Amino acid sequence: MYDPIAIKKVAEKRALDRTSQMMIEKTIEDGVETAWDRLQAQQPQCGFGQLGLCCNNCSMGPCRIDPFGGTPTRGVCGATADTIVARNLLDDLAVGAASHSDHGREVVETLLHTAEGKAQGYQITDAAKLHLIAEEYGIPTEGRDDAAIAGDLARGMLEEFGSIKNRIQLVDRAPEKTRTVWQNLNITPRGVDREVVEAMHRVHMGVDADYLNILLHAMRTSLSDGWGGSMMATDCSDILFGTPTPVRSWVNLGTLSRDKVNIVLHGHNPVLSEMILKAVEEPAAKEAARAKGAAGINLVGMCCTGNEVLMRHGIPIAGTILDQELAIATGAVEVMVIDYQCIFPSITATASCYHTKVVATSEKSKVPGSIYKEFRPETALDTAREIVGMAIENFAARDPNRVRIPDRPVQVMAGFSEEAIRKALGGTYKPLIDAIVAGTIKGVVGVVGCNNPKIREDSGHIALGRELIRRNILVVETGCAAIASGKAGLLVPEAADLAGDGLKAVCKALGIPPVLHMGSCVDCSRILVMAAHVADELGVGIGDLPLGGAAPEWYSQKAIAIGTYFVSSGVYTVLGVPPKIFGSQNVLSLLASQLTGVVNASFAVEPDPVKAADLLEAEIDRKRQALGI
Ligand code: XCC
Ligand code: SF4
Repeated sequence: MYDPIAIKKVAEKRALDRTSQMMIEKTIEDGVETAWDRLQAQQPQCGFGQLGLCCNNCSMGPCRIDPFGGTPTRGVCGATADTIVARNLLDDLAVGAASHSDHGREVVETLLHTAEGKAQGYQITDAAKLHLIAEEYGIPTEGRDDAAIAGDLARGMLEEFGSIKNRIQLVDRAPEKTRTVWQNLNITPRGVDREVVEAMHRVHMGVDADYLNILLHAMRTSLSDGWGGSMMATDCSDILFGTPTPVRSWVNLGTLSRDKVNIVLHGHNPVLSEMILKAVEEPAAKEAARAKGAAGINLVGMCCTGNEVLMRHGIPIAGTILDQELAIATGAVEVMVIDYQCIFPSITATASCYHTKVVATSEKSKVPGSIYKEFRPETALDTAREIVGMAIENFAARDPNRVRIPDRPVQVMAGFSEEAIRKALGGTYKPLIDAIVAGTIKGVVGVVGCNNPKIREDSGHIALGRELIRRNILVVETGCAAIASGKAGLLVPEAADLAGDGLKAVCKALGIPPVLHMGSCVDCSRILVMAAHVADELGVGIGDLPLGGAAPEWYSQKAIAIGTYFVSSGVYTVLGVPPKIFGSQNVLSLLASQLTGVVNASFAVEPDPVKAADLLEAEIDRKRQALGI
């Protein structure tokens, strides 16, 4: 029926990781469709769309601009290529910023409900962090109980979304020099929701037509995410569930269990995943699983919510966005619980080929074919118990003849929050700064973002990560990039052997990996805070530091927001997948070069990981030279 060698070849082309390859083979054998098949079915993809030259904003359109300088040169309303490309970019970026920040809002609301005693199963775990942040907000802490402080902080943070103060408090964490750059450009974010709403206003027909003005607002909107919504998501998650510290665990599709009930947590918000974890750990749940003939319950994560529970509790992680369909294809998943973002609407079709149940939990993210169990703070633990019960119940429906779980998980060390990194260094960034000044470590690069079926899964992340550490550049990671590195064995202290001599020596001395897992995508805010601390110790701006960013395999609008707040904060960022801006020479040259004169950073597009490493190293050298080191 099928040719095993041909199938193997297809799988090898699609993914780098062996366990992912094995499951891709199984999807082909089982006749189960995946994102790679759907990408193929989409060929050729629209050339206007790829260049950003298609506008579908109003019903005089859709309009498109001739990319070769012919006609049409304007949409029906008169919009030019520059306007359309910039507007589309702002639109995408605002969607990404909204996703991060709305997730942040839900965590802050959970903190509020917890403070008011209305949230079932939640508690304040990191009171020290609560106090520190309360002080930033000018909230009195002396002699007050944590619930009262948390209530004030949550209300203060919720106010930031529709603020009338015209200023987001957490922006003050940025070094003064960086903040001055924003002030001079008039891009200091005023409120989290406000920037997104204004972005929506500006992309309406007949509003902002000036590409430069549109892009400046894109920068402001991105800052409201990075230094606003995402930072609040990270901070309040730490307050509620604990600030991560180094932890050992396992990664890849081999983390699924042959003899236990498998529950996969997929999505983004720890508000959900933490409660499922709690429910799984209850003795009654374990007993119920055993009564059904299972050896226990195996909880694994996927995508960023997986990163959240990996960072804080060492829960194993099954994979990245491209592994979601593959996990189901093992035939061993009883329940996949989802909240929102990066969830392929196709997983219910995949699940219908096996016994897997997909459980949707967010009122704003329903997927046809899933079972809906609304998750609310007041009844969180009860709902979590119900979902776990459903998984246990479903164990009997598993068909052992259709189960194939690949060997075997790879060890990782995760949990490198900003606080944990500082602690590993002895409480201050001085040792890191000394190593950078001495040249033992050349600089630091944040490798972040997604997988994209257009690129062999994980190959961009891994090639770039290896190349950077070889050149004595410390790598910090979040999101699917970090999961990819885990699968490839880069997240363990032993991986220091792959690093250049300087970085290797530092890692060995501290017992840390050369690639540090800093968390989920909203935790890119941890990278900002770390950069701010280092800049403050040196008395410079973030744009002066020998730092870089990269998103080798990004797909998501959220990645556009992250890349833009990196660049706006002064961090040069290389994209491995071209953004849809090549239809406008003006937009391209602004983002890829002119910005350097303004924020001392820009974007670059380079699909080749070795060349991307060259670019990042050159930028780090440029900044080292300017610092006189
Ligand atoms: Fe999604 Fe966050 Fe991208 Fe992975 S890295 S594909 S956004 S899960 Ni965040
Ligand atoms: Fe066409 Fe202008 Fe409407 Fe866009 S906004 S669809 S370019 S008429």
